[in-house]
Order: sequence, then C-alpha cells, then structure tokens
Amino acid sequence: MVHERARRDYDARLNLDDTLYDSAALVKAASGADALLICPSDKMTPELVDQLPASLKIIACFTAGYDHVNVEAIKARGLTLTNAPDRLTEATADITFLLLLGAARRAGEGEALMRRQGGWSGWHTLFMAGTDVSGKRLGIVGMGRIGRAVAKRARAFNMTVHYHNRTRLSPDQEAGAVFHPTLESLLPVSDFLSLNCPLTAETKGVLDARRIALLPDGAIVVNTARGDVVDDAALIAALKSGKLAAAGLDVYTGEPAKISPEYPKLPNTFLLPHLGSATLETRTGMGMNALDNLDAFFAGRTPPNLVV
Ligand code: 8YV
Repeated sequence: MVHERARRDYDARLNLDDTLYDSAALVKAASGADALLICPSDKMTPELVDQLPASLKIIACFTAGYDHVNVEAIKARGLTLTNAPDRLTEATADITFLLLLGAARRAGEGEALMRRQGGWSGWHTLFMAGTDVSGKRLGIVGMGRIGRAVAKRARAFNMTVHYHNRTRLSPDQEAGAVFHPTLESLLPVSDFLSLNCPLTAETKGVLDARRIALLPDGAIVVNTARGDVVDDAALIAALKSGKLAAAGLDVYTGEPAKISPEYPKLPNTFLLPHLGSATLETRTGMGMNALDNLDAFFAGRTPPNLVV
C-alpha cells in the first residue's frame, strides 16, 4: 500500500529487495531526487549529507527515532527533516511487554529447551522459576507516547508505575504514576526498568555501571529505545554477576552487524531483532505517516512531524 501510494503520487524509485545501501549507493540513489525516504540503516553522517545532490529538499524518516541522522548537517544544508512517530505507539508498547514478560519468565530459555532438546525432564518445584511481574514496581525512563502506553499495560498487570521524564506530566497523563525528577531517585524503586526515551547526547550511555548499581538486586532491564542508551559492558557485567536477574532487549549498540557477542551467550537475556514496530499494520501506518509528511511539504504546508 505504501509502495503503491508512493508510485501513484511521486516518480518513486523503490528499494524493493531491501538492499542495505552504503554511503555511495545512497548518494547514487538520491541523484536528481527532491526527497529521500529513509530507514534507520541509512546513516546520514555529515560526510554523506554533504554529498547529497543539490536537487534534494527533504529527508523523511520512516521511523520515530532519527538518531541515525546528523541533524546539524541537515540544518547546515538547509534541508527539511521529518520523522514518523504517529502510528507505532501500541506495537512498540506491546513488544516492551513481550520483552518484560519474556525476561521475567525465562521464555527464551524455555523456548530453546523445547526446540533444541525436544522437551524437559519433569515438573520440579524450582524448575525454570522466574520472577513475578504482578505486584512489582516498574520504572519507565521517558514518558512520551510509548512510555505512557507501556504504563497502561503495566497497570493491567497490577504493577506500580514510577517514571522519570524531562518534565512532569499532567495528573491526567500520569494516571497514578509516580514522577521522579532524577534517574537516581527512580532507579532504587525499579524492580523492572523500561527504557523508552529517545537517543540524544544526554541519554547516550545513561544506564551505566554507577546507575545499574542503584537498581534493586535482581532487577530486570528492558530496552526498546536505542542500544546506545545503555553501556553494554556495564549491563553485561551486571547480568553475569547476578546483580540483574535478566534483560529483555530489542535494540543494540552497533545493530545489526556489530552487536556485542556476549548478549546471545547469556542465559538471562531475552533478545529480539529490533521488532518493536514490526507488524504489517504498524509498518504500513509508519510508511503512510512518512508520505503524509512529504505530501504536506510539497503542498507548501508545514509537515506534521517536522524535526527541522
Ligand atoms: C522500534 C523504532 O521498533 O521508530 C523507531 O524509531 O525504532 C521503532 O520502530 C522500537 O523503538 C524498538 O523496539
């Protein structure tokens, strides 16, 4: 549907076999184009932005996150940049909960047992005993649309919700969640910690060894934000030492090719390959969202999701 609309309304050159473009291929693909519609794997470094053709006016991201784009370079070139945050809230909150439950209930280990060993030996009282979710405290870092949708699910699971955000939400949006002005205050009350903030200069590496030490012993960390929000070495050390019971991860530093090889080796990680928004309905919605931005721009209106 997204392809059809793009072809109907634009002279669109589509990457139908999902080839990963390197810088040279991206520059070539952009030749003579007015607009580029890009995915997170299309890294817009300052060097690449410099080489983009003079015909280019706008770059529309398919995703909510635009940390793969150097915004300063875009501004310096006088280009317009949009993102697409309007349709992925529910799907990403769902996968956050899938990771939270999967990590807490050792679903990865259980699934591997069924697939690789064809079953288990018998019912034992502590066989693959995980961690209760109900009755626990969930700390959410970043209470935007996705964070709030995660909070809604947490309430249905009988969890108490705490959050840290740059600004405190209205009582209506808080819906009973407890605000923490600092991460240092949020972490000690987070039996589960869900990262839902954008990756920025301030959030890069924010979950480091010092902050992990502030979490309760046996806490569980879930990341559907960006891998770089976490200090990998610190997270891996805490998973190995037992400081953390488990982690559920959908995003990784260096993804997809240079993910730390330690994560898949650890039994207490529950890992997905950046599937947060990967449903047909949501990905179609995100594509439409990106096209809405292009349409508005070329009609002379302010795009609904203008970044710069
Ligand atoms: C993810 C995303 O799937 O839009 C983005 O920027 O990365 C989402 O689509 C999600 O954040 C990761 O679980």
